[in-house]
Amino acid sequence: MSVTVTHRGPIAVVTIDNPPVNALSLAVRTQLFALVEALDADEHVRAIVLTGGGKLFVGGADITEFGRPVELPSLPALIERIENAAKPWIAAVRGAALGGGLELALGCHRRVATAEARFALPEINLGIIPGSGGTQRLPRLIGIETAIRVAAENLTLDGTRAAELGFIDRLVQEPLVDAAEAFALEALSRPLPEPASRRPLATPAATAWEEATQRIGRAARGASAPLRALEALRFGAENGFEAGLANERAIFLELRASDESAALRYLFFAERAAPRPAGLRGIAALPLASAGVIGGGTMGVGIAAALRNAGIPVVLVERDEQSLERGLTALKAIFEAARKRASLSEEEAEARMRGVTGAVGYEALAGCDLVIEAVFEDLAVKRDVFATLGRVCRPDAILATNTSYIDPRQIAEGLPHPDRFIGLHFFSPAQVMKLLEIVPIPETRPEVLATGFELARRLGKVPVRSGICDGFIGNRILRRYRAEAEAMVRDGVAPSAIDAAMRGFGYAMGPFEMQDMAGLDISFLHREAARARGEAIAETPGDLLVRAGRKGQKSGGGWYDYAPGNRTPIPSPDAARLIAPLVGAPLELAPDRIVARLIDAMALEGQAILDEGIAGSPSDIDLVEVHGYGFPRRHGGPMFLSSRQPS
Ligand code: T1G
Ligand code: NAD
Repeated sequence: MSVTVTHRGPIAVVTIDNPPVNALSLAVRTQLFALVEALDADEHVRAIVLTGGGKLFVGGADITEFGRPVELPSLPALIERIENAAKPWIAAVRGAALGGGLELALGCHRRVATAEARFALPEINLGIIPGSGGTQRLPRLIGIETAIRVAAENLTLDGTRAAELGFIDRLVQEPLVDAAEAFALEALSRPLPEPASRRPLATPAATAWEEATQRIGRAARGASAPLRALEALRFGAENGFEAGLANERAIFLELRASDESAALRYLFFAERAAPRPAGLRGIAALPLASAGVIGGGTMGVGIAAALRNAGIPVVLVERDEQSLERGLTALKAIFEAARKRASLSEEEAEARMRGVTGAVGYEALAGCDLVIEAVFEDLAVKRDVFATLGRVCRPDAILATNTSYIDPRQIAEGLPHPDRFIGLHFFSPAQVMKLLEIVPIPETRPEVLATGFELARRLGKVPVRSGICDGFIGNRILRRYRAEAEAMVRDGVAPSAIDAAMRGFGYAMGPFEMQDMAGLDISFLHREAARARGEAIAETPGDLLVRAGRKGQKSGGGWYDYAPGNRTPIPSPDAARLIAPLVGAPLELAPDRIVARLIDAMALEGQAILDEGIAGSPSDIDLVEVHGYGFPRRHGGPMFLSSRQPS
């Protein structure tokens, strides 16, 4: 049974019990629809309280039904039936009332909620818009301005704010159902309020719509749903509720069938599956009460910040006082910047730093549950660090390396208790980037691996298990992506055309702009090291640029030229001349052909990574690309895209 009814005198209490999120599945909709009819006919019932079982009201429509045609009764029909019921329905909300859950509450005649309740219309994150009246009833209750922020810009209203806006009739304390029952009894003596659908709606001036269009279009960065939600809000405001409802439904059904929504739903489920890999079910994580970070450079400081943001005390170890001071200053600057952005209070920023102990010696690490090494990308330096850690840390302390390219088995060589060693590959800036590649060595015991995934959950990161290969999953695909981009340059395609195509596809920047920002010398040195090992690596256009001193923005120019103090890339005749010996006659390729070539290259490398068992699933590879390399979410990832191409 996913919907239950209990009777309290003249009040019927209807509870949606459909764990884990009380999604409005077909079964729930069917039972609710039958209940409206039955309770209308039940002469003993004078009012109905509708609530959710467990910690929330309703998490939304059942997204798992989206791959199929809508099954009746539809949610709009159910909501309309409740709105037209013979007796008042009072929504009683604790926790989340999201998407269809908020729309269901809108169809009720009155609403009570706790202050901590959360109301949102997150449909745009799934590439759709509210499809059951959210863009039509909500503005008629709280005004168009705030409704736009909720439906098209991911604004969440807590119970208090919802009450201020008139969406909630009364804020109540737990026990929620008792409070709702009392409210319902009181309300019986008062006339029913005008349903939201029949309330007037003041339409803003055209300039207000234009301003919203500009604002939402900028934030959407190519995703289509936010502006379509605004379109539905505007149409309903200018053409009335009924027309607005029909138009909203048409847009919803169109987007529900779109590739963009399929991609975003795919990522939604992949992100929720990532922290709980099948192979770790039932394996308990080890304690994570304290952590050490070795190396207070770019990565070490970011990792320390991420740990502190999760409330984990940190010992930050550097090689000398000066380097330590520099690291602590950089760490403090991160929290100071967050305070200035108002994402941290003064007190929270200070507390973050209070939880950091700086040290040059390793003694302070003796009690740590976890120590993450983030020193120079040099095997000898890393080995030396782990030799000390092996002596100083507890035998059960988890020791992790943040190496980008070195084989973690080589780093762990000679380490006592290697079963507690693991690779934790963070991405820069580590306090921001969500991806965490988790790289066990053969000796890593399951509890340590499970703790890596638990650490990711604590840090709010997306964990992906990677096998050991050069570059693990992400940097290996990145190398292939860059090689294919340079192959197109050798074919005569201008770097600026390639970058423009990839920006049009949705990347923040193209492969050559990105190389100029990160530095061409990093991959150049990588290729030189491989050549020194005797590997046959052909000369690349990038090599010619680096040999001529063009290492990117840090040397004033790389693939592009830059005006002094300016990061805007300018196509460079000097660069074109330098790479000319390796470049064919100018070749114009259409942007979609450029995109296809690069996505195919990534997908081919991804398939090889799967075949070699380096990644566990195509969606893991897509999570790496989306959360580590800025692959545009609305396309799902290279593996998702290639799976949708006609074979
Ligand atoms: N449908 C189906 N399954 C869902 C679901 C949903 N709406 N939401 C979550 N799940 C699954 C999820 O995949 C996971 O499964 C488990 O529930 C726990 O999720 C008509 C059309 C509600 C805040 O976009 O934001 O309504 O991995 O780990 O951290 O206009 O889930 O355990 O097998 O996230 O406690 C709009 C999406 C839908 C909200 C709870 N609603 N969900 O967070 O649990 S479209 C949303 C969330 C819509 C209307 C339109 C969160 C949560 P598994 P979880 P949580
Ligand atoms: P970095 O040069 O910015 O910082 C390294 C720090 O380690 C320096 O501050 C140095 O003083 C310190 N250090 C060196 N030897 C030490 C020792 N024996 N004890 C304590 N501290 C010592 O380097 P980074 O960019 O932070 O990279 C660190 C590690 O993270 C490397 O393995 C790198 O491959 C990896 N990584 C880097 C990135 C990135 O984008 N920079 C991304 C992921 C992983």
